[in-house]
Amino acid sequence: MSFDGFVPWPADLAHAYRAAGVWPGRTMGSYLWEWAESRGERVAVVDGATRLTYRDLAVRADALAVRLGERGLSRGDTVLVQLPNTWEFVVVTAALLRLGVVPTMMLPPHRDHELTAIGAHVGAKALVVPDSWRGFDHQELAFRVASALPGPASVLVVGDSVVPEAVDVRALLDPAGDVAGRRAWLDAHGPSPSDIAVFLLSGGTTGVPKVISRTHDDYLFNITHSARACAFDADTVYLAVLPAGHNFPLASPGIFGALHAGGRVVFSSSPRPEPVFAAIEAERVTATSAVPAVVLKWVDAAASVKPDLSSLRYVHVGGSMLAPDIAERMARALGCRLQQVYGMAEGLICYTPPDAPDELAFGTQGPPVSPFDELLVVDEDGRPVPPGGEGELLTRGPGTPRGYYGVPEQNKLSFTEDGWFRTGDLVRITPEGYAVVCGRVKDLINRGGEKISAGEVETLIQELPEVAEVAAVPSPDPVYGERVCVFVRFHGGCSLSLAEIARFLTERGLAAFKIPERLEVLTAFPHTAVGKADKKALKVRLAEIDALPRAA
Ligand code: OOB
Repeated sequence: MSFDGFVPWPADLAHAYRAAGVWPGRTMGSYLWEWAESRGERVAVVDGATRLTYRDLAVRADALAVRLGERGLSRGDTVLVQLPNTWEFVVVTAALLRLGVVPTMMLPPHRDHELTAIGAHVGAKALVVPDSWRGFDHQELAFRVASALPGPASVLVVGDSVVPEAVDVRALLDPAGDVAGRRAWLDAHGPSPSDIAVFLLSGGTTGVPKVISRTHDDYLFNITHSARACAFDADTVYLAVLPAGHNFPLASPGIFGALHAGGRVVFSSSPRPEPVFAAIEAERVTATSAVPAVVLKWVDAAASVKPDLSSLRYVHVGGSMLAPDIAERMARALGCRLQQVYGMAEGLICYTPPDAPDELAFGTQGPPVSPFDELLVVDEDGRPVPPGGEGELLTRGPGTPRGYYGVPEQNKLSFTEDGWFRTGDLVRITPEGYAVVCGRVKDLINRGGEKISAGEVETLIQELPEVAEVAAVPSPDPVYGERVCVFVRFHGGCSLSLAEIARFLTERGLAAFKIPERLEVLTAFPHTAVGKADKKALKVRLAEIDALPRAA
């Protein structure tokens, strides 16, 4: 494998995980044909009028894999995948897994800034994009990014209007041809279980891209243990609502959890209540997952629309803070069990059990999905807090990699010497061993589950000649939980409006969800002892401003 920046697990631990069976010692792609053979013509994926059986999925994934191989992609390469929630997302991902080409999971709102930085960091050999999505030309974006990357990269496009210079993905996944021959070739040339299966993005990617390499072994652990924690089985009909490239809908347990359990995946093109309710009714969806801000919209809409949600048994809610009373209101309004999830692309997944008593179901985020996951809560000096005390959560386990990809200096900060990952989250652990998220110490903004690195926004704004000093902080918001607020000190005689700052960031190619929605101008900044902007003081300042009586 050609990924030099990969941080492996200590060999003795890897051996122990395999011996205990928590790592299956198989690749993700190796299941495709097993499923196709045991599940015959059962439907695996539904996207509008398109229905793919497990066999369709295996045949098309292999066809695409072999043809991508013929076009020069091979085991140990990586490609940026920026696809919306469509059936092609599953076929493309499965094809790459079969071939041992690592999909780097980008999100549809990402633009030049994110795609170029991540693409350069992982050494992407291609980009897979839709022709256009929500009125935006992703094909054009992909060509721009490809030309900005250090090495050659091809552009693969899913859609009806693929330009001649791009590769038409739909043509490549056509099932015609030698099915058995392709299968045999891929079985012989595929990756090994300890290879990287996917690259995920960390919430809060700064100037230094934080990319998480997940091996087949550890991602299968993530999938199977989350699926078990959510009681997924062959009757599961899972609705994928959040962007499929995010770890939560992708594999926690999400799309791959449902497929692994023999269930069915239904795609929703949007998280809005109308298409979600329509899909639940039409496909008799049993489980779905979303961030609190999205579920709250369903709750509000359900009161007036009165959809038939009788098939829905579980909603998994996580990704950002959820107050117990709101959790309870969600469960009652949707008439199903609510399972809270505290998870991260870096590995750890906690789920409240499906049958947890109300107090734990609504008031906690549950225990880790496996007893092999270790939790340690420490104070500011890194010392363990007494049982039940609040502090920063450190974690280790078979699903939590030992370092970000290719950033050794960053890894010294994010991981302890004995392999604990510093989550940056403040938690306490209940006597039952359930996690309760209380806050965070990391410098990011959680806008309805979308993680925004304060540093990334600040670095770009600092480029503006008018700006002397800038600090991005979360501004409390009733819908999203938080939105990005920037405090700015301008150079003497200069000023900019929020709209001007937003325009600059958009032109620099920053994803729209990261653009500040609030500006507070200061003539003097509070500083910490080491001369950095004092964010604690700025958050207090924001609360004071919000407490002021508003002008009519
Ligand atoms: C999920 O993954 P990421 O990588 O986008 O974000 C992880 C971070 C956590 O470190 C924490 O700060 C926050 O998101 N978070 C929560 C939370 N779940 C995640 N904060 C408060 N309450 C929760 N329940 O967000 C993710 C990945 C897999 C499954 C679910 C969520």
